[in-house]
Amino acid sequence: MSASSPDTGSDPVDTDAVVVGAGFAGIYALYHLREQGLSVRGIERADDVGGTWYHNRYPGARCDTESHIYQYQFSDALRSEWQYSERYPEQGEILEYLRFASEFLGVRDEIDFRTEVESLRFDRAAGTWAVSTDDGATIRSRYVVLALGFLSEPYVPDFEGIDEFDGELYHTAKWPREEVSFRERSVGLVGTGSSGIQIAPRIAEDAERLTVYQRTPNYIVPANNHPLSDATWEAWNDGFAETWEKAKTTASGFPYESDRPSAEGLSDAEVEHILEKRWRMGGFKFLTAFEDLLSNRATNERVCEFIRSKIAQRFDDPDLIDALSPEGYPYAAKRPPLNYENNRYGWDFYETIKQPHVELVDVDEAPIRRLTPEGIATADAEYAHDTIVLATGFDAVTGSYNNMEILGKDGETLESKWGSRPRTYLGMVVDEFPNMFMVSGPQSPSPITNQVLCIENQVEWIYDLIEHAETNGGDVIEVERESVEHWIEHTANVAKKTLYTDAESWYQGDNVPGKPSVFLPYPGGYPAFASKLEAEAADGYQGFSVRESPARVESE
Ligand code: NA7
Repeated sequence: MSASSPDTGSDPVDTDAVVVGAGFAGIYALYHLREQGLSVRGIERADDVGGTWYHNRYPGARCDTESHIYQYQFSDALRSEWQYSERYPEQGEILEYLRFASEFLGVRDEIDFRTEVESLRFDRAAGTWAVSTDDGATIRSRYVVLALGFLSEPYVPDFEGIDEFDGELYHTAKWPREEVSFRERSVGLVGTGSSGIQIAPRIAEDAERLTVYQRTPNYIVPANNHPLSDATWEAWNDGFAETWEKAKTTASGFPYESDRPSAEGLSDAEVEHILEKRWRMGGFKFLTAFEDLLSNRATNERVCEFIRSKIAQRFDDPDLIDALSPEGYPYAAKRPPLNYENNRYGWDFYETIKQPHVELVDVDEAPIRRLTPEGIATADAEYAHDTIVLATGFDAVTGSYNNMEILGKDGETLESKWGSRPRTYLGMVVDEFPNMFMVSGPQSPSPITNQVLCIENQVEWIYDLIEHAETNGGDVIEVERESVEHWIEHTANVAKKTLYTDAESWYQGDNVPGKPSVFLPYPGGYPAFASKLEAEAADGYQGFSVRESPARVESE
């Protein structure tokens, strides 16, 4: 049933909304749209819910967002039934949570698992979408919601000889379900982003040798993970409403107060005091010490110096200190990893690097040239491995949209329309692609903001737009070209005022050779984004045009 019209029994569509993807966003979209009266159908290529957490099941995988805010907030009943066991939820528990949530919310039965969308075509005459899947079916739907995730499409470097390696080759983002043993093996780990840093201790605890190939050193901050007690959960649940309201007022969408607006003007002792305190707190609380961290180079550089001093304290070997110390780009302009004591010996990444059977290889000066049948050849040496683990990240934000052919009202593909830069309004809609909605799409704040907060906000806004349109004249909703142009320009202008653009990162596609370098998330912060959504709604969705589909006209 559509948002406003009664079921006439002669629907030319199979469902009101198809939701693609069954991670946090897809599950909530299915639930929320259905609760509001739409018929829904979910499509998920995996055999279970979880989204990126289904595939990133490498040893040591964890979410860097704290547990109490890495769960849906919209349902007190659901929240009161769930407790993660540690400060940062481990991958297996997140998967369990999403399984539990999807059952609790009764949406599992709406999802076609093991089904991949091959194409989405907007039928201009009917004003509906045709969603074709790899089992040969085509579903006709009024609306499509793409809940594909922004870290879903693994990036595998195009290493020469990659198929010739005789040993076992894994990518952290496509980790097998079967247990992978590193026992008595010589393992090569490529990449020292969040995934590489998390998995390194787990490989090292068993492997005979571990070689870590690092191209760019990272600013790594302690996570300070620990188990959570029932009492902690009770206190969190009691204060949850305030925590969430607080989160909505900060740029990051996390409920963390900053100590000071800026480090500028403070004495060294004051900065040191604040950062020491934050270092002990760990995680993204360190990131939020000063409000202008990502807009003021002076503040940022003082934080960078502090982190470098911490790295220097961990090692005696000046060459290692030098190799591991990041220089030349601002802290947090690249997504900053957290350091976990992540194995049975309690080693974090740095402790792992200190082990006698672990070697750090700098592949910035001497890049990886090729994979050989025996292992890895860099520009100046060859290394033999039984196993190679690629922790090389994702074709982030836009990559997952290229896996399926998405054809708009004029038959142009989304991939071609986005060409050298994605075009969206508010990260959720694209001109000439009516009735197609994205959650956490390009130019939305999701990749640099509290995920669950963003997801709930965007899903609810999408439904409100549909409801408004249907009660005010139509069910074919298309964003105006000017709204999109404005949003692209606005996003780029805000990005220019930040330090984000001073680093090469997946935030702007720099990690994938040939991908256009464009800042992909909306960098204006959660409150500015949420206000924009509210203003658009309060204004009667002026940025959109709405008309009636032939099907709707017929049924009236
Ligand atoms: P990231 O953060 O994109 O890290 C990928 C790592 O792989 C990074 O260290 C890269 O070095 C390295 N890399 C990529 N290609 C190569 C080649 N060709 N040679 C050597 N090294 C390479 O991915 P993650 O999976 O760790 O984390 C992704 C997000 O998941 C993370 O940001 C969190 O949001 C959760 P580089 O730094 O580009 O020099």
